[in-house]
Amino acid sequence: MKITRTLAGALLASVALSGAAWAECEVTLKSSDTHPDGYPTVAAVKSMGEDLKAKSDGRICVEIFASAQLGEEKDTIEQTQFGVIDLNRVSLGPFNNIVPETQVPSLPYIFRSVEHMHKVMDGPIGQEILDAFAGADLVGLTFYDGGSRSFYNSEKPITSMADMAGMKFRVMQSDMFVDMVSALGANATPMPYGEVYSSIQTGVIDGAENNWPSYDTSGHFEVAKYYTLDQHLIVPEVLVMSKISWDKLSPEDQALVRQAAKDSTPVMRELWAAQEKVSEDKVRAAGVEIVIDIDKTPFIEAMVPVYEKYVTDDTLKSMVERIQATE
Ligand code: GTR
Repeated sequence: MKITRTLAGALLASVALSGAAWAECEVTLKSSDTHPDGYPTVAAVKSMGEDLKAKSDGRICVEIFASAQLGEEKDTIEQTQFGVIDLNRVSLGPFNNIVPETQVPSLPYIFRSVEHMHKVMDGPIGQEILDAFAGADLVGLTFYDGGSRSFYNSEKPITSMADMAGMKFRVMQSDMFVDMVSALGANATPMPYGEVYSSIQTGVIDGAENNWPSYDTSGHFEVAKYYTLDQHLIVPEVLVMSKISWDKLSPEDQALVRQAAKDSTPVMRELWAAQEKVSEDKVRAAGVEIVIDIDKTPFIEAMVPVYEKYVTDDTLKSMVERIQATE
């Protein structure tokens, strides 16, 4: 007993002596993600947290709440605006209605490839979009990958745009995606991610659209086994911070957060590339029917009214032109 007390005393003294290196977390940033533990976005924020803790001598920590524990994306965005959640990793889609600039990289077929998307998002246009989050009481920290999104359904293989006529697809909660699906001749139902599985299973919708890792980890492939690689969206994902939480940090700590977030992007991209392959192999092995050779031209042409409706002001127009001109 005595010995223990002595030991504890010695330990306490050494903590005091070694100072910051032994400090407890002074600030714990609560971070939300809809995906399960192990998903590349969750792993990337985890690595950011470890990096941040090390660089702040143990003062700033990140606690991740995966699997939508804090709610569905639209709700967690509101909670982040209110400062209830500090960090949030979300697709750009659910920001479309509140941060107009996020509509540009969410436009169907705006990027020619993932490389094109990286070039744009890593450059000045990406920075303009991160800066635009300020208008929604948020701080845009960094972008992550979301691969390309394609349609899947429980009914039949879609081999052309005509096959989509009258079908019902879930989209993320963004007006632009509702119009995108309508322009393809189908019906769109915006709904939270967590409701999609049962909605397909019970026939409320015929299908949805997403990338390989989400199609896999959500289990949607179990209930919607036809996947058509039309790749209509290459929409990046983003890590944002609540402006309220941000303002509580010193400028030095803000710089640490920003840098740790930026540094997690290459980590995420590597994890993402590996996960895409793993997920593709898994759903193929499960017997999903994949339509690879689809003529994308009619899909691209059908998007003209969507661009006309959403790319209206000069800021967005200029962004679209600059993206298209990016080699
Ligand atoms: C995933 C994305 C999530 C979420 C989801 C959805 O690809 O990583 O953030 O937006 O799609 O469709 O709701």
